[in-house]
Amino acid sequence: MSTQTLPGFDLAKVRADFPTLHQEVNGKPLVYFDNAATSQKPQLVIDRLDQYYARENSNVHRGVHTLSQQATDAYEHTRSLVQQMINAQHQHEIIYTKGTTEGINLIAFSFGQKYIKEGDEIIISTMEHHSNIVPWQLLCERTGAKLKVVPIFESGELDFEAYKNMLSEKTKLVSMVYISNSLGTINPMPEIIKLAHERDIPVLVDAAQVVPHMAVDVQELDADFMVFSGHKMFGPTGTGILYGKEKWLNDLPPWMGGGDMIKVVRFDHTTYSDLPHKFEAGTPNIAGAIGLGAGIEYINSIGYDAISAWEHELLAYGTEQLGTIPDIRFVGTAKEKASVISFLIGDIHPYDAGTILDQLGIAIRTGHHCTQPLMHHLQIPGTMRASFAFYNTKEEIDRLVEGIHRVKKMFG
Ligand code: C6P
Repeated sequence: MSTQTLPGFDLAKVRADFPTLHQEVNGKPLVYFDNAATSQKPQLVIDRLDQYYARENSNVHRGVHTLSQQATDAYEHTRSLVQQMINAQHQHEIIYTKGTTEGINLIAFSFGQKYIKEGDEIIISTMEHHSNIVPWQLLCERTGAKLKVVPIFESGELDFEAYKNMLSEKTKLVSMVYISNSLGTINPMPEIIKLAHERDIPVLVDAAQVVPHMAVDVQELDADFMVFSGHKMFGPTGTGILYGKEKWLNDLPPWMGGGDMIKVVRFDHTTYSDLPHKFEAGTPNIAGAIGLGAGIEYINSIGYDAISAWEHELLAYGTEQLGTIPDIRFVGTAKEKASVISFLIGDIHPYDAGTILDQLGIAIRTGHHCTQPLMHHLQIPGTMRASFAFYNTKEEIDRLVEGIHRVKKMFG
């Protein structure tokens, strides 16, 4: 077990909370470095799901009976935890989704329907995930609007001057990733938003890779919309959050129709619920939302300061140790980086390396990481990507380095 190097952070205790970490894969103790894809779940979250299904299972916002009221209270409690976590002004600014992807699609549909027409422009960047590209392409196809893509430098940093010059009276929305899942780049989001707001342009922040790792204050950031996924922040799969400023969410039309999002339904006219329910049609992922609440409480029990500090250590150690491997090429060397290391080793195909590492019990992600346009821009087929969470250790990084030496012997 790793000796912890930070005061107030007990790594051994933290690791004990995650049952998945304590198993062998292919006969070797698991090293889980695929946290950007999804995080592992603490026992507390697993137990909370179990408790809900074993004793509390009921639909929300519908019944006067006790179980339904308990389920509703627990479901809404998570909303208040999310509100506190991101410092939203109102609880009804928190909309449940099934993930980052759904949040972006919701805004592309609703905002698009109300505000986007032929000739308008939407700005994204070269390092976007497919979920922050394709919904806008679909919108552009529907409306005749244009997608503008901010270029990046060799280091994986955003060309801020180019962004500045791209903003115009045609720009109706900026939708940008805060932390790149493929490069680890932390974009200067406060400045991105400030510049857009000088022209009254709203900004959607893709915070999928932010919320598991560092504190975000939506009011300080002045984000108009922010989206993220619960499963990357120690909660269940199929959960996510769309934050939107009250004025926007009140203004935009609903995107899905059905139960729970209505006030009065008549065949000739229907009125919609107030926020947040206007955007939550149908029976939601109740267990997921309640489990997500347990995940947030877990994050709170450790604290973002400790999480960010330890992950920073892992990033520095990982970069240094991997840097000792001959022929390594880091993909993404921004000054401001999160705990994601993408790399290539000589001519070895990432898929081959990933397969050998898996045999050694080491889980990394290989490929394009759902950022094909970025890979195309970099003229590479993909990368090997090690993404760390606060429960990872320096010893695990040593095992990755040893593993890569094995891969080099086999393919080099
Ligand atoms: N990135 C990765 O391995 P969903 O699938 O909706 O939970 O999240 C989509 C998404 C959106 N934006 C960013 C920046 C992301 O990193 C992701 C998910 C995972 O990098 C799976 S492709």
